[in-house]
Amino acid sequence: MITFFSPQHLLHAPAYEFFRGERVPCFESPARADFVHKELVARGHEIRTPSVDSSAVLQQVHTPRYLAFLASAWEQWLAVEAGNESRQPFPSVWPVRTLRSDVEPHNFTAKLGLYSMDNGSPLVAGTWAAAKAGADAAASAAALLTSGQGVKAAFCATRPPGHHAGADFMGGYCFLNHAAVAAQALRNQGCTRVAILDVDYHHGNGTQSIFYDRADVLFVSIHGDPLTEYPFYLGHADETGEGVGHGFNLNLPLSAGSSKQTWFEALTVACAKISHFRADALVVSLGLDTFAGDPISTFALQSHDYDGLGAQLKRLDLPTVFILEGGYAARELGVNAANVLDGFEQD
Ligand code: Q9C
Ligand code: ZN
Repeated sequence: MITFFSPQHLLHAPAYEFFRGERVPCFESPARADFVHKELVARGHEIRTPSVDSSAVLQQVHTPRYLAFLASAWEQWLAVEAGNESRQPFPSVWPVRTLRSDVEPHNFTAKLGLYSMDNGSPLVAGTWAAAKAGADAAASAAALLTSGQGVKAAFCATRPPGHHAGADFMGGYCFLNHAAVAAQALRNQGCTRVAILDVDYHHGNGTQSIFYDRADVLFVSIHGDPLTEYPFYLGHADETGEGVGHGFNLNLPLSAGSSKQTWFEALTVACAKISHFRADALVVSLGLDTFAGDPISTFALQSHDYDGLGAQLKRLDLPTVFILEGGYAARELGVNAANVLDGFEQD
């Protein structure tokens, strides 16, 4: 499968994150994309560098003030205090209920809180460049599928991931929502109805919220129940869309520890919803943290199960953009991702 991959991902390599109150090495590491790249090359997949500038589409899925902040955040951080080039900024205050989020404060940490949902998304000098390369990959994949060259599927081997990023906030290791960019780019290029299937272990709160009031983009997600799993505050089954978007959002939360059989039953429900929607293109938020060996998740899929996921998605018979999201068993990530793509191409 044609894969868009940018070495720019290496520019996003934070030293640590917070986990259970401690500083720990980042689960979301550069090695993840390297393992994926290596496995795809070994299996003969074609690697391309993203060539489409996603700037215009980014303006459609994110707010101008969030994009302006993110693009200049590192420069702003450096201006706060001498020595900040060797420090990672983290938010420590957030505008929760009753506080105002319409006025952008001047204080850097206050701005970072305004534009964050958690303190789990470490930002470094190259974060913008890496995330932007991911968005360019998504736009490149959408352009390829709508170019009339007969290409039916493409994969974006991108990091950092994107599905937790909302219109105006980062979170969960995500900064720019690449799946939303792919879906919006497909709409711009003539697709009437685009379905997004999010199979990451964590609910794609950012993607859901971006399209929640729209009927032209269906969002379907299979994920750990937010009662116990990140992102906690979105992803329940009663979230079905609002306004004209009512009926165009489907959440399939599964209890932590659910079996692979339960997971594949949910996949069948998800695919039926997408078929009924009569989409003319599909975006898959391909998180692989459903893997039994994932260090921060609790589902039970084995490497060989990912062939079956690919094969079932192929049966939807839609032009498909796959976007890499989570998956933190880095060593197995390449095989698991490639199994999805090969299962899709071989079915
Ligand atoms: N820093 C994705 O899979 N919590 N994001 C981890 C706290 C957040 C996962 C521990 C997990 C986010 C794209
Ligand atoms: Zn995840």
